[in-house]
Amino acid sequence: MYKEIYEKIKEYETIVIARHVGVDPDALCGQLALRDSIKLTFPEKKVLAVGTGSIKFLQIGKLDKGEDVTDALLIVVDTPDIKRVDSVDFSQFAYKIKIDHHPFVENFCDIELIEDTACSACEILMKLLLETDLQCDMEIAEKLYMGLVSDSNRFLFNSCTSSTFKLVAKYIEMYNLDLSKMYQKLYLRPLNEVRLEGYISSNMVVTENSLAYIQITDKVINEFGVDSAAAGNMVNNFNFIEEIIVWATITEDVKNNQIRVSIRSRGPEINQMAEKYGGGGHKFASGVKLRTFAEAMQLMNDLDKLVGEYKEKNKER
Ligand SMILES: [Mn+2]
Repeated sequence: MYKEIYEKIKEYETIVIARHVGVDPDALCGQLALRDSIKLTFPEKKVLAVGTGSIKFLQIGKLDKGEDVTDALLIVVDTPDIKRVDSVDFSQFAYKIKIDHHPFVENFCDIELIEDTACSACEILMKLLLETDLQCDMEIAEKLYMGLVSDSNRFLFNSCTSSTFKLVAKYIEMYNLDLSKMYQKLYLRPLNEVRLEGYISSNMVVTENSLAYIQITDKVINEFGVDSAAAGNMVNNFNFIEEIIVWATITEDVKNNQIRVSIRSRGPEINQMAEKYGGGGHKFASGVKLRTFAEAMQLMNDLDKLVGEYKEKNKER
């Protein structure tokens, strides 16, 4: 399928690369790296990486403004369903390709490259560049590495296999990557965020069944001077706590009039529960957008039962 994708890239003069709403480093690095690789390989082509950015990731690279295109190819990275694609009018495109590592949700492209065992979209793109004539340089390699490191939470997840490490080793060697320089770009953060993290660990509710959750209201977000996206992303920092098996941040997003719930688990699979509430994601990392804190508490109730059952089952062994 890599060759097929390469042929389509070769065929079209105008190519737009999109990804999911709520930009994260894997999606952003993936689309920027693919854009730059196509431009390096075919300098005469017009290639745009589109979508809403975030000040947080300015260091990683610059997106392009969306514009009207005709007879163009659309490539969507890191996104399983059409409703989560950021800033794209699908009717504009002559041909569409999906490159994704999420569990399959729906078919919306002509070519769908789905590798749901890959740790990140960037891992798939690393292979695509190696196995086709798409060119790469140090900056492109850096982006791919940063996306992979971010989505695998620094190689913590089981989705990192020996082939992930081989791939990464190859890129580090070929492009002489400076790891600490990249980690500065990814992980340097303001003191405010660390203070909010302290607030969360001091105030989260932990149930007897080992579910932890916290409501982060707009008031709290303003008090700590962070944005609601940064607050929600903090969910990743609460892994490996003895008393907690499933945990969630419930973040008020006044601007978009919604309550964003981010759920993580190191026990039961949680994506089906997220889907029940209109969300989705990976088996152990999912998200849901709701209207009210009350709805979020219903979800917490369900999750609490889920962890309880999980604990019960694992006690017997
Ligand atoms: Mn991803």
